[in-house]
Amino acid sequence: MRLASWKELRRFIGRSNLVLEVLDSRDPWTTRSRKLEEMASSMGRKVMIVINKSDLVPRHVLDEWVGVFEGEGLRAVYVSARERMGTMRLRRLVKREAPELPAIVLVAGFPKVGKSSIINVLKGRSSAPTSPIPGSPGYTRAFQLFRIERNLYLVDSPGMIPIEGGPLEMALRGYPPELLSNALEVAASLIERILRVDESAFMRAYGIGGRDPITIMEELARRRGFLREVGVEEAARQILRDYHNHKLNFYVRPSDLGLARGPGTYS
Ligand SMILES: Nc1nc2c(ncn2[C@@H]2O[C@H](COP(=O)(O)OP(=O)(O)OP(=O)(O)O)[C@@H](O)[C@H]2O)c(=O)[nH]1
Ligand SMILES: [Mg+2]
Repeated sequence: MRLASWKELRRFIGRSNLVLEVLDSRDPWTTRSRKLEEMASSMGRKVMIVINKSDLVPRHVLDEWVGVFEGEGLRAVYVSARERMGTMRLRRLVKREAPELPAIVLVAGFPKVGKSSIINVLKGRSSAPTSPIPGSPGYTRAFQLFRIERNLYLVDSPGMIPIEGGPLEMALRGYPPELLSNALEVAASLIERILRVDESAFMRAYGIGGRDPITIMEELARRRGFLREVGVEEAARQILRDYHNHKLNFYVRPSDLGLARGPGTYS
């Protein structure tokens, strides 16, 4: 898998006049990178937050997240590249936020947040390759410029290296499940995080109840007929893959993280 180094990101931020930071709507807070934001603002580039995959999360929760980011002074919008929702507005806002035309906009974010999918929707046809699971083919291999319309260019980028944070953050930020040496531990933390915000997520995904991560993984391994010796480990990777392919669905609200709701979100 090809990831974008910070050195490359710096170079391409320098060549752009606006940065779109794409987040996963299920967990926008974990999929944001302060490092990217700081790098862009230190270079005098405005960052606009694009909360993608909004088809997976209720609208009022998305509005709360927009409020949180706008409370920080960041322009934020939510879209669904899959459902083609909010993308016309995104196009308008990008042109309005860009300091000059032609707008050259770097689309950045952790792996699998949907950077290429957004570009494809804005371009109107599939030009940039996409794929569901970190490490699988279809990931973005190089920085690539796409002409969206006269005066609007988007630069697709490989996923940023998920180095900030602990093992759970790395997994949520798109570290390939197959490469994790501690998949069991990471999946256990993911299960705990999901159960904290959504008690029935594993019931919906697999028909498995209970709250103990190891028991959930053992039950999944048993049902899938995974071999005894590697079963729990394999179940752990399955759970990480199912997070990435959205079979395992959940979402985090700002209030789950103790974040104050921003202005304009009380409707
Ligand atoms: N449900 C849903 N899935 C989406 C959405 N946008 C993208 N996806 C899916 O998410 C996966 C990753 O999308 P990509 O566009 O390849 O993501 P990326 O950020 O370009 O990934 P890298 O190039 O590997 O960093 C694909 O399976 C997409 O189909 C969306 O709005 N909703
Ligand atoms: Mg891509």
